[in-house]
Amino acid sequence: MMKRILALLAIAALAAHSHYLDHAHKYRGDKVIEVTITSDSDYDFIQSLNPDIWTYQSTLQKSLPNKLHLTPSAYSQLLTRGNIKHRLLIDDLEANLRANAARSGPLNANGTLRDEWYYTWHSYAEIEAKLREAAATHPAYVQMLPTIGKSFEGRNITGIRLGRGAPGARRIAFTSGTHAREWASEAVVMWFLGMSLQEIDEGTSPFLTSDVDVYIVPCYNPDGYEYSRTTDRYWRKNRRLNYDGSYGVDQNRNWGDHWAEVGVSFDPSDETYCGESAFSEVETKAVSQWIGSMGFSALIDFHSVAGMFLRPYGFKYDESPDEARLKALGQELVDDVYAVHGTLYENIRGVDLYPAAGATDDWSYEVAGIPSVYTIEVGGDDFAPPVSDVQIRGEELFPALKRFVLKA
Ligand code: 0X9
Ligand code: ZN
Repeated sequence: MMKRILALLAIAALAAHSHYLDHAHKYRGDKVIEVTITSDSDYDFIQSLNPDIWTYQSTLQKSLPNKLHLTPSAYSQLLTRGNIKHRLLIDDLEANLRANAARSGPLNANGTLRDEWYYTWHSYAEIEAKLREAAATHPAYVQMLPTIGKSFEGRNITGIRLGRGAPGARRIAFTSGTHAREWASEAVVMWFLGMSLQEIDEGTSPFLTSDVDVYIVPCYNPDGYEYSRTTDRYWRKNRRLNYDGSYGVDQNRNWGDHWAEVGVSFDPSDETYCGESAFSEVETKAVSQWIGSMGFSALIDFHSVAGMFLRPYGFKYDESPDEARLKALGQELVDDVYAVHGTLYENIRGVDLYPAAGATDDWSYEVAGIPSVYTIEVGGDDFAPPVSDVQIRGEELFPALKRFVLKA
C-alpha cells in the first residue's frame, strides 16, 4: 500500500513539474500559413491535407483568409501541387514555441505598473492567490466572489468584485480565459486589476468615486489553461472526456443561444466541437447562471489573438438593435488602444470575423439581455507570444477598458 502511495505521489510530482516545452517536439517542423482559396479544386485539395484551422470558423472558407496549421508532410504536398498562393507565417512551430518561451519580458523596465507579478504568465493557482491578496490588501475596493462553480477536473471558478460595492452601482463583467491557449486574455484582465489597485493607492482611480463595480473572472476554463501550461501549449477546449474517448468541448460553441446553428463541429476531436447539448459543460453552465443572475449592464469576454473589438451578433449578419451605439463606442476603444503603442485593433461584428453560434457574447447579449457586450481579441499574432507581450497588451488596453467601465 505504502509503495502504491509513494508511486502515486511520484506521478503527481512529475505532473506538477511538466511543462509544455517538454512536449513541444509534437510540433516539430509544423507550419502555419495564411491562404485565400479561390477554386473548388484547391478547396478540396487543402481539405484533404486535414489542416488544423487557426481561424476557428471550423470549416475552410473560400474567398476569405484562412490561417492553417499544417504538418511538414501536408505542407510539402501543398508545395508539390504548386500554384497555391499562400503566406508562410510560422516556419517551425516547435522552434517558434521555444523562441517565444525563452524571450524574457522587460520585467518592469519603463513599465507603468510597479508590481512585477503582473509582467509574466501565471498558473491558475497563482492567479487565484493574487486575487486573494488583492482582496486582503484592498478590502474596501476588492472582494472575493463566492465560488461560481467547479470545472470538470474540480477547480474552483472564481473571481473578484472591483469597486466600492455601493448599493445600486452599475455592474460590469470581465470574463476571460474560456479558450485554454489564449493566455494573453488572463494577462490583460489581471493587468487591469493591478493598474486599478495602483491608481487606487495613488488616489487617481475612478473606482474611488464612481458607482460602478467590475466583476472579473480571469479564467473560466482552468483545466484547459493548466493543460496548455503543462502539456499542449496550443490546447483550446476544456478537458472533459467525450463519449468517443477524445477530450474537450469548445466552451465558446456551447452556450444556449442558437446553439450549434453555425460555425461548429459535431466531431468531438475537433477544435470547435460544440458538445452534446447547449450548456453540456459544467464551466459554461455555471458561468451562464452567474451572468444571468447578476444584472450586468455591460460585459467583455476576453480572447486572443488578433487585435479586435467584436460586437454582436456573432452568429448572424443582421444588425443588432444596438449596432450604431456599439460601433461608435468600439471606435472610441480602438482609438484609445492606438494612442498607447500604435496598435490598430479592428472594430467589427463577431460575424464579420466568421459566423459562429453558441458563444458567450451572443448569449449574454440576447438571452441575459446585457445591452453592451463585446468579445475582445487581444492583439498579437501567435497564441504563444513572448512574455514581453504581457506588458504591451496590458498597457495598450488599460485606457480603453477604463473608458468602457465608465461609459458602457
Ligand atoms: O471563434 C471564437 O470563439 C472567437 N475567436 S477565437 O480565435 N478566440 O477562438 C470569436 C468569437 C466571436 N463571437 C461569436 N462568433 N459569437
Ligand atoms: Zn478564443
